[in-house]
Amino acid sequence: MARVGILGLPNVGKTTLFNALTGLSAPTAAHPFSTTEPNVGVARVPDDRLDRAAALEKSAKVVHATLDLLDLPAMAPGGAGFGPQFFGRLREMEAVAIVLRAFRSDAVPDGESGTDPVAQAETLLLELTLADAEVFSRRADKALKEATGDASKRLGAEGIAKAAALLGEGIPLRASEWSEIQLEAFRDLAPLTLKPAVWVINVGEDAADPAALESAVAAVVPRGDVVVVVSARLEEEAARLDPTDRAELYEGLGLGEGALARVVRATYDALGLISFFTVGPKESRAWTVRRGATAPEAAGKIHTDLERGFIRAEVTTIDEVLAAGGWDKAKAAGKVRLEGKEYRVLEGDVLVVRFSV
Ligand SMILES: Nc1nc2c(ncn2[C@@H]2O[C@H](COP(=O)(O)OP(=O)(O)O)[C@@H](O)[C@H]2O)c(=O)[nH]1
Ligand SMILES: [Mg+2]
Repeated sequence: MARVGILGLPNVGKTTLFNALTGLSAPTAAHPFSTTEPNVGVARVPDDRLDRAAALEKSAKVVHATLDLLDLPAMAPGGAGFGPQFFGRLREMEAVAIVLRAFRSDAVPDGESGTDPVAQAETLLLELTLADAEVFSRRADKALKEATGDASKRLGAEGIAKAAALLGEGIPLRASEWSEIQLEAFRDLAPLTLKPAVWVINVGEDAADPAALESAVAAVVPRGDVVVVVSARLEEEAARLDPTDRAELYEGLGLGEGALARVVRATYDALGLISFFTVGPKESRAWTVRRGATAPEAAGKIHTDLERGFIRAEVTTIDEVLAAGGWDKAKAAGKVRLEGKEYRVLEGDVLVVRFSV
């Protein structure tokens, strides 16, 4: 599944956020820099529609969608953190969650960028951009030399050269428009600045004006990037509570479903992923597909036989299932329709696949 790398300067709360998202207990510490292996875990994509549908169906099992998370060792500008090994690992990720520290604490030393999330965002964006610049400029000459004669190769190589020039000026790739041919040429360079990014401002417990922080960071990152304000420490504590106590805590603080749900959702959206559902007494489950996937492709997530032998899908939406009081009732009320091979699955669809192999 999709892998998301958590990165940021030392002591900004990356591991705290990781623990909150995964429910694990990786050690957090006020250390300057760590060379340990990344912490690896799984974050559930929260979806209360699934929980409610499962309750109606009396499902024996509920399976949420997940994201794989890697809590990468800290980055220290110009120092040990920004090595080729670090960037190599980051290139394997499908998305990045970048943690920015806004909390103040005498107990936790801060670095050069202190507790100013805007300064950290600028520093980190520049480091990622320069890392791409190095890779692209190294490739540009070679690509141009090799591309003689082949028109599409030529276009790709020119794209790499143009990208190298922009990156060298400190402009991240996702700030520009690129053609399919160019993106294809970029693919095996795995550019960091094309990865969807979610910026997570860690405010601690003392957020003065979260909305102001959010817009200040949004102003210095590429347009379209999502910025979320979170109190990682609070969320880590909340994650240890049972669901009822947690809901009460969030309600008391006016946090709604909690900031973690928003971080995971934002990442999931930024990756271009959607959920569809299967519901029933045995199991209710959220499945992940790319936006625009056809019904057979979605069926293939459930089982390869369902894709191979796909005939039709019975389709409704999770909201219809919830409104009717379950799948059977939705069907009896005429809310379920039949769709064929061309159908593109939508976020929130509920499917029953008819197949024959
Ligand atoms: N006061 C306060 N301390 C925090 C908060 N988030 C993290 N910390 C502390 O900061 C230190 C570093 O956190 P950690 O998650 O290990 O940071 P990392 O180096 O980015 O992984 C730990 O002692 C945390 O308990 C917060 O929101 N408020
Ligand atoms: Mg850490």
